[in-house]
Amino acid sequence: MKETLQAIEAKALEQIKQGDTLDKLNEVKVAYLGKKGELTAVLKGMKDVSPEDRPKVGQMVNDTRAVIEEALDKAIKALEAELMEAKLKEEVIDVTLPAKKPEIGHRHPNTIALEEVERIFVGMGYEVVEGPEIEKDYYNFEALNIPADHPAKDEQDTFYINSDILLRTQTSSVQVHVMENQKPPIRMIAPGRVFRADEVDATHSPSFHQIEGLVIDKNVTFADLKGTLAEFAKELFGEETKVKFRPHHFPFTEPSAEMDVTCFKCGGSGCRFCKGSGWIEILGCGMVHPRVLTMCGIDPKEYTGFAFGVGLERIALLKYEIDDMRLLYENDIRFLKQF
Ligand code: 2U9
Repeated sequence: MKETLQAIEAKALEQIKQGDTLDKLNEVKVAYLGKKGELTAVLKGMKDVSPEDRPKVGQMVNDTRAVIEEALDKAIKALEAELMEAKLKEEVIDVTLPAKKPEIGHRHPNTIALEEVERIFVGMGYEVVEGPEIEKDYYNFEALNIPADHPAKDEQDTFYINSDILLRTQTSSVQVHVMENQKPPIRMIAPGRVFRADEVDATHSPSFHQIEGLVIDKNVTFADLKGTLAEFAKELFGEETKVKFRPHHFPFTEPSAEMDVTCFKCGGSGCRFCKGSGWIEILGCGMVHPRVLTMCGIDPKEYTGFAFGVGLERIALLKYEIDDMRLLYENDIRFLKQF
């Protein structure tokens, strides 16, 4: 029996020595110590051993089992340590390597242009006021002297939600709310998204942005309008920029005008950019119509004011010499990266 156990032990220890994977070591464990293992078989054969030899033989089997168990345990632990070591080596991070530069986002050209315009007017003491994109017909049209039968109210140009509620076509509604709630003096700009039922092309979109301005006080004249907007143009396009005003018509201002600036590409001599004229149209403006003041609860005999409106996309396109408005909406990262 002793020889049998010694042979089993030697064989098991040899196989443990050869066991270079956890699977192999597990196989050894099953082969010797498992239910159908060699050592278990010896234990089962104890019934044939004489009663007086049984304790001795039992002890020998247990000793052999302990030797095999200990060797297996040691081998498994050593192999596990080895595997962990290899894994750690493989996953090692060299903290001294230079880090990857994170990609920093860019401000959208619209945002850059808006912040520039806001900076200029805030510098002149204007407040920036925002308002809702969904408006009542009254605030978008009626209060701005655009009655129901006015051509500017043509249903084709306006997205209606129902007969009384619409997506604003201009940010003027924000000024109406301010005038209703605030006593003059008022000095404000209202930037924001507006909506018109236009087809998409290089210069049109059903949703674009406007910045409108409003000044209401005692003795405000057209000279104040001209001085303010000439200063704005100089700050935006350069000190040498000149402006000219052409008569125009808006229902909400009287008199009304459009303002051109000297082409900042050629300085006014005429080039491809200004289509040879030397001038670029930039905004609409005028003295707030007395009827608008009255409707908003301001006495036109006591107060006067001027207003202006400028398309934000138009400023961005001009400033960055972009020739297609659609580029501003597509958000192609290769385009936006340039700003
Ligand atoms: C109130 C009274 C008057 C706002 C004005 C314009 C002229 C104008 C256009 C510029 C390009 C719209 O985006 S655009 O197509 N706007 O020409 N806007 S005066 O006048 C107001 C506003 C509010 C209470």
